[in-house]
Amino acid sequence: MSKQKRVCAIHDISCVGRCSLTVALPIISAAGFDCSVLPTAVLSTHTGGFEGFTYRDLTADIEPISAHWQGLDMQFDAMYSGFLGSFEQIDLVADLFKKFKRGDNTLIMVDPVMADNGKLYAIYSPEMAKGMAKLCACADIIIPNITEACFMVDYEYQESGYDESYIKGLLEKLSALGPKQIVLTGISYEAGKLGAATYQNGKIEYAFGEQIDGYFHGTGDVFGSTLLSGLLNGFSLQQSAQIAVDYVAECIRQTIAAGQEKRYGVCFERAIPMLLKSLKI
Ligand code: PXL
Repeated sequence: MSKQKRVCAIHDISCVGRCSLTVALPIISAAGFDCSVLPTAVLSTHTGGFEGFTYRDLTADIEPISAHWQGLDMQFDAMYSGFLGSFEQIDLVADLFKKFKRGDNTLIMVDPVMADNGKLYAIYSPEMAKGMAKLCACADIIIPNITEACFMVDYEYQESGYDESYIKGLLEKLSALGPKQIVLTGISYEAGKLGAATYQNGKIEYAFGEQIDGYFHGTGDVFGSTLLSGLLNGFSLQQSAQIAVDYVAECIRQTIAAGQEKRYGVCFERAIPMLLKSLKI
């Protein structure tokens, strides 16, 4: 039996409404990895669709947690950051990456969670985009959606009707930030098909699946956790993106079949058997 890989997942805990850590932890664990967590904030619900949520910012905890882990000589095979609790956390997370990255033995994946559908999330200001671009420069792999990508590199946002040269231009600008691998999500060139573009060594590949109407909360986090699980299980970037696209589509189908309200996130639990099959576990 090979040694079990350890992931450090750096996201908020939204107590209700499956996203961030309540998605990353179960998916990465189901995929066979030891998933350590660094919570960036605790919210009673996520911010997309619930009124009056509580918000506890955990910025002050990051350095003490990091110091303790350094004392324990903690080692991670991957570090995966998502929703950050404050602007200040950008530098703190960048510093954490520097402290724990062991060359090629630690894969740093950044999801610059901050925007969707052409708009920044209400809690973030435009300076967050500049900060996230800086954090992406510390990553081996970044996984923005088109909106986040456009905000980070000042590219004109087009909701639809774009072509492959638009996406190529955006990927090239993202690549100039520094990451070796990019997965750009939310791409659709034809009705009924939605997926992601992968980029490495100047080569673009695609992973498409069924496009299902509607906005389903937390799917970016399901996608990122699955993509990372694919990569750590030895699949290529394109294969991992395809596994993640297909799993997200199945989670959405399960959510619709269950008659589940979209703001509570997708019923990813019911599709875990399919995920394990795709990952050949
Ligand atoms: O899934 C992204 C995300 C994570 N965490 C919180 C959010 C969102 C998106 O809205 O509100 C708290």
